[in-house]
Amino acid sequence: MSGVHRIWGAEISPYSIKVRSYFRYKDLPHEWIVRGPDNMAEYQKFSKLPLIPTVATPEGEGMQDSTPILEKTEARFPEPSIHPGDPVSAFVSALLEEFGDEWGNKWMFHLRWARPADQDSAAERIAATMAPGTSGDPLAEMARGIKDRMVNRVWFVGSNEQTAPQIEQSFQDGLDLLEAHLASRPYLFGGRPAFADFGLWGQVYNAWTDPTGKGWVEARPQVAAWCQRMLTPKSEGAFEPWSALEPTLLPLLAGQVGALFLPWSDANAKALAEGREEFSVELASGTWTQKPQKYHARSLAKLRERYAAVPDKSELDPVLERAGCLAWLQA
Ligand SMILES: N[C@@H](CCC(=O)N[C@@H](CS)C(=O)NCC(=O)O)C(=O)O
Repeated sequence: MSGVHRIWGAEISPYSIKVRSYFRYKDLPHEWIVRGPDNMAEYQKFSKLPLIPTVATPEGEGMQDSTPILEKTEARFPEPSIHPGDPVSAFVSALLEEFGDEWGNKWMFHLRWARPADQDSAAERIAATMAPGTSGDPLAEMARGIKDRMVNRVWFVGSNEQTAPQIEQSFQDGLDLLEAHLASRPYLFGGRPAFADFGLWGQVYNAWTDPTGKGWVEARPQVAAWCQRMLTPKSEGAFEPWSALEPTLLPLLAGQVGALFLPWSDANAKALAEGREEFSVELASGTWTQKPQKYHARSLAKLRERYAAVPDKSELDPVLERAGCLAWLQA
């Protein structure tokens, strides 16, 4: 199909719906293909890794990894831009996009596989996409297999007995902070969606599709409305200046990014560099121990490169300093 991007993904994959929402906002013709046995061969032609989302451009190029997918597509189709014009907001938006992908994924993934009701709900939905048309006992058996496998994989995002209460508290606090911020604007940076909205929303929306996460999100009506709005985001106005955003966005940056995500990410990267099997770090929420996660070291390096590339940091640095983020980005 000429001029049409193809996106292989799944509703239950936060990174997939993030990319689909972006294509919807940009009004780029695209076909959403739920990855499954019928389209696996075509999907594999464009996928270096067995992950979703995968995007095939109309020219036949395969793209994976949601952040570079958005960045590459944005470079080709710059309007309407997802990057606020002022340099402070633009960097904070990129930082929150990364925070959503990396830390927000801990919220979502932990909560999805922590309690039987959520485990069953997610496993059934995954089984249904893997074997469309299957029902009854065969579907239930598949779902049981998926549940067992996934429950035993929560350690992968750092969820364990010690960290579980910290992850849940961080999610509850993050939702409260988002609720306050979204009380007076439709999107994180004002009247239109920014890079940050897509990253953070993919995770929060997916949590909302699970029974426990649904209750948590719906206890915050502004966040619930944003979850719906971001399914098909539309411009409702301009980006706001940083001065208008700061009163309610700085607390999110300080309480979640500066106090938890960046120190964790730095410790994770150091542990990988030292070839450690496990690391412990003191976060504002307590001691955090886990096996290092490879992908995150690369994304922290990218974040630091992005920070280093900001030409004039005179307005940005004091904001990052107030949020407790600066030292981690300069490292
Ligand atoms: N960093 C990647 C992460 C992609 C990812 O982890 N995708 C998950 C689903 S959310 C996946 O494909 N897992 C294996 C599978 O579903 O087969 C991105 O941003 O796209």
